[in-house]
Amino acid sequence: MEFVDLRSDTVTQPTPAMREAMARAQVGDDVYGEDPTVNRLQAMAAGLMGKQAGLFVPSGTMGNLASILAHCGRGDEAILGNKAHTFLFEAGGIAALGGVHPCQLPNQPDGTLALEDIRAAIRPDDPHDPVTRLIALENTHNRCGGVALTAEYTRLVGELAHQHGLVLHLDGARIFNAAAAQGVEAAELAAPADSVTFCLSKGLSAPAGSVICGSREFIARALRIRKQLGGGMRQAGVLAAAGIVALETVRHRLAEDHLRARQLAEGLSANPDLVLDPGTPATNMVFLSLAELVPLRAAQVAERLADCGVKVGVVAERRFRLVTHCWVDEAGVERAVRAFGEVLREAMI
Ligand code: TLP
Repeated sequence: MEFVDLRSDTVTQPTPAMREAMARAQVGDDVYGEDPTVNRLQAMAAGLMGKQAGLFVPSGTMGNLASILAHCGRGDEAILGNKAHTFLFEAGGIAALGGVHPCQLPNQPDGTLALEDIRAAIRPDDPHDPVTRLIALENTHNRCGGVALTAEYTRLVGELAHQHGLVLHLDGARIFNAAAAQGVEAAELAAPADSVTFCLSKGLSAPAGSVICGSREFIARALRIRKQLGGGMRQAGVLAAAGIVALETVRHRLAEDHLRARQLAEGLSANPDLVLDPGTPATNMVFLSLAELVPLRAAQVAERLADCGVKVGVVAERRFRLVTHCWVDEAGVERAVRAFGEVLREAMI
């Protein structure tokens, strides 16, 4: 059975153009800095982010980890949201591997951290305290519904960070979705940040990889940390080639995924057994819950949907996340809406 897979945009497979580019990629040993395709991708990524240099890493998780470890020493404190991917879903890597102390602030529903919360969290110079070193933001913000942070908000946080001698790291796993949703360049969203990580393997459809961007001096430190983490990948040009296709072409079609998410939300909102989050979708994610009277848990509904050929993400006892991407077309959206209808109608009998 061919599935409509809405669990994540990470399930996207390389496009035919990517597979061709991968097969033809010129490669070299990237640990010697000699892979021309990796070097091209890194330069292209740095240009798009408006930074001096880029570094190809295997995943978004390693991108955030290597960035934060390049900025912070052991015992330093990083301020981040309590719904940040780095805080929730990266296996505590910054603490486990870097000894970095996370200070979580409540994420507001729009994905921001309140400026007054950040200000209050910055530690004074007191030997009792860890040294505050970094603030991390996420754009788009995954667990806040895929909302996009504005350049203006990011600028305010950047200003606050720099006034206090801190650095700003941006988890821009889906920064091109944020840019498409707001009709701005990704570089504008990344400008206030000292470092930014973005993913090639989500909506951009490449099979693997992320790029860290920042100053040349920061990237040199991140390079050593990538090596420590075992992320030196040798003939990685085969992967970078797909990343180049992602940046040259797939990047320009993300607004279509946002449209598809709106169609999906519209279809599902007509179903009285489902409650959509207010404002969903902001980009390519639809968050919704089961209505009170539905006598099933989300996991049970997901199982039945899978029997109808539709895979969905379960994010809580009665809650789902549906993510659109280039492998979900209009027919796929209709199929998903129909499947929810059938499964829930049957459950309510
Ligand atoms: N997110 C995945 C899951 O881990 C939840 C998903 O399906 O959305 N930052 C953000 C904002 C992310 O959403 C993710 C992946 C990452 C970083 C990590 O990227 P990878 O999976 O490449 O390590």
